[in-house]
Amino acid sequence: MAEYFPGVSKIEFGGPKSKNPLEFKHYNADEVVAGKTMRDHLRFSVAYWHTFTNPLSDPFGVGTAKRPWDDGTTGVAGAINRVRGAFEFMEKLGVPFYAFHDRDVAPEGKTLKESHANLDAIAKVLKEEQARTGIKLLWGTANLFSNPRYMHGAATSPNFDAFAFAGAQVKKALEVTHELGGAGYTFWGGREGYSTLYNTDIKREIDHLGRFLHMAVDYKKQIGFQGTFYIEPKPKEPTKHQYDSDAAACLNFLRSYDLTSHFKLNIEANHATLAGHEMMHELEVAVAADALGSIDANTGDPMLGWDTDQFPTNIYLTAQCMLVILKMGGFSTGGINFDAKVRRESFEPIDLFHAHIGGMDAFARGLKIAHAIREDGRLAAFVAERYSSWNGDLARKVESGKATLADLEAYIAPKGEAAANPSGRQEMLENLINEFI
Ligand code: XLS
Ligand code: NI
Ligand code: NI
Repeated sequence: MAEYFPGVSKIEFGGPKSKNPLEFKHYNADEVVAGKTMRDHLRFSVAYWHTFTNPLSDPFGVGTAKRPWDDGTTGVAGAINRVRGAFEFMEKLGVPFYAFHDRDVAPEGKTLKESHANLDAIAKVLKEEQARTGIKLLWGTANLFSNPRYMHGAATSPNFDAFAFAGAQVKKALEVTHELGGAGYTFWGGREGYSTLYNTDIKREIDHLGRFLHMAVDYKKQIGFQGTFYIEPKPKEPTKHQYDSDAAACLNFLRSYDLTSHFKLNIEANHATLAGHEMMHELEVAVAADALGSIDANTGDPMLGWDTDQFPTNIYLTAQCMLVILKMGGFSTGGINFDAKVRRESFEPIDLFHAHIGGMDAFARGLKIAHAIREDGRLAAFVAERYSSWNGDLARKVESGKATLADLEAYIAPKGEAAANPSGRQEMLENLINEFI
């Protein structure tokens, strides 16, 4: 079999002093942190679409990516070469998982039937490579946004045939994900939103989305797929407004349509910033609802306002993510999926290694930092103390739903005024975090 990255051997842990750009400085897969190996904490995944399929085009120019398997072979044969290249890359990188859309791995055919057949042909090769390498599927998904049939949406399209096509595509993608032993399946509503309200019936569209997801839940049960279903929030781009705009909107949607027990959230950093939130905010909102499932790790550029999907290198960001993930008790089926692409100017194959090594090291540091902050205990102790007035008898009654407004009045009236507020100590806490960075 051809070797596609002949200059690169397995990426090793060189330690913080290493000056070799093709070694990990912090990610040491077997090292145990807080009772688990880094491999099991971080559950890294490579996003097939960005790393293997994306040509690195932008709205002003064609793709620049040089990919070693790309010798002009097209169709299923070309896609098979790409699978081989993908698994060689992931094996050398040492990641346990990957994720894909149906159309990233296999070309779309002229008919639904042809597309299904293409996907089946590639799924066979994926399965073979998974068995050879031990690399597993974190989640699968269907691309319900690239083909022009989905210009008005898929599950929320006013065109019923587009809705039906999307249903058939999800059915097939679920079967393939199941066949490949996927740990999950993601729904990102690429075009489930609108460009103008003048042509849009919001109520009807969201009702349709609710029905669509219920049908997917039913089919999941029917085929016995055990993986977790995720919804991935994003507020806009490509649409002006997407219905799954942020974690809170997704949770509200899931509750309204009686879907909460069937879905967790897949939170993406760059989507959080597009929604005007910090990643940590989105993660905390998801955890508070017991609904954090997985994360799409990337970052935006503060100078650019769109979903630039850059590799995460910011240690504050990764430490904040890991603080929330450790608080939750770690991932179960989810993981850290690098939904990130190299820049158009970083077009060489080796750049794919640099990008992932950097992201993995940034999260390994985030993990160690978050663990150290938790071991130190001052941050948690501060928060516990901040809420300590809620430990009294009446406060407990309030929390358990047994108190009335009259009880509150009877308690506070004799005091005449509320107890003085202590400082929030934001700056002190920011300094505390910096002790660990
Ligand atoms: C796009 C999304 C997409 C999902 C999977 O912005 O992040 O890549 O993760 O469909
Ligand atoms: Ni994503
Ligand atoms: Ni994204």
